[in-house]
Amino acid sequence: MADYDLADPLEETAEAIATMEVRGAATIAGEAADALATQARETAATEPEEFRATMRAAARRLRETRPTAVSLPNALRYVLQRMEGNDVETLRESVVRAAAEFDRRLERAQEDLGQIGANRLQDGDTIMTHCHSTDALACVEAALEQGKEIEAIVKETRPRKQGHITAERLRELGVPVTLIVDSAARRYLDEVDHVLVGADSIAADGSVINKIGTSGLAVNARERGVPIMTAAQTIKLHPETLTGHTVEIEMRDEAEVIDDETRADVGDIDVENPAFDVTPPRYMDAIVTESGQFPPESIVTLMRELFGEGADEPWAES
Ligand code: RUB
Repeated sequence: MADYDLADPLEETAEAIATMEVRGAATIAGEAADALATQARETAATEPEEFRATMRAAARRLRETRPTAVSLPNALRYVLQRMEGNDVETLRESVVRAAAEFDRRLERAQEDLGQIGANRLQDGDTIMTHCHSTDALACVEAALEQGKEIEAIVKETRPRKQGHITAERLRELGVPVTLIVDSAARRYLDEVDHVLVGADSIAADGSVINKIGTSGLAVNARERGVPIMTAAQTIKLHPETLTGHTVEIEMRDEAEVIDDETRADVGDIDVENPAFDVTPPRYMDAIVTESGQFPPESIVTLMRELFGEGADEPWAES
């Protein structure tokens, strides 16, 4: 593989995504688009083909950081598909413009889906959350703006405890929060009116891929009769699942689950750390996007509208 001049800020963004300093599907997408714009500004490429090849290499570097959130390749695709021009300056401008446009659409989509998700919530409702999803929080924020009072039971979300971020954000919004460990969720579901989660990817059959523990929560919510919705902008729709591909579930380092000393005390065991799981559509009541609310089984119609029959890989080395 040829060596390309990748700018330091692009490497830094890739590293921040891989180590989860930058995390959450929507945030990752926005940062990736911005990193492409920075790469376009800072590249030393002087020939159009060299510029294009460097941008494709930059996209590949970002693509390899985390495999599950499809918002990442969808962001890269959005920007690279709009890279056009016969000279470096025009190419550069097209990338910078596309990244800015992507950011604006991301923000608007979140606001729009927030309004739709908020309509599902009633004044006085208690919600239960899992992980930290900015799309899910947009629904709560919009409900509060509509004058509704909302309380929250927030799952800690082992092993990285993203529930702490959710708890802090909700507190900042003035929502009374009760933090619980993950295994207490079923006990508290009787006090809950809605379960509200985000998504890293949504497959063509309506399966929701989100932080590990979402599927167990969904099964329990169904058993307790508590509605569960996924708040997910359309950049979470996974176009490759239209052609039968499955979504890769990221396996992360065991050190996130158990420290070296404890592991040595326990003895010779295997430790696994899947970051995400798959909730089948029958356990999800609704997928809320900026284009409206969908029963999971019908999300495929929206996917076909947006992606046709599949998606290309404009970052491929040619
Ligand atoms: C984050 C996670 C979030 C989704 C949606 O996982 O699973 O629920 O990404 O987030 P991680 P958003 O912390 O491993 O990245 O709604 O902000 O896109």
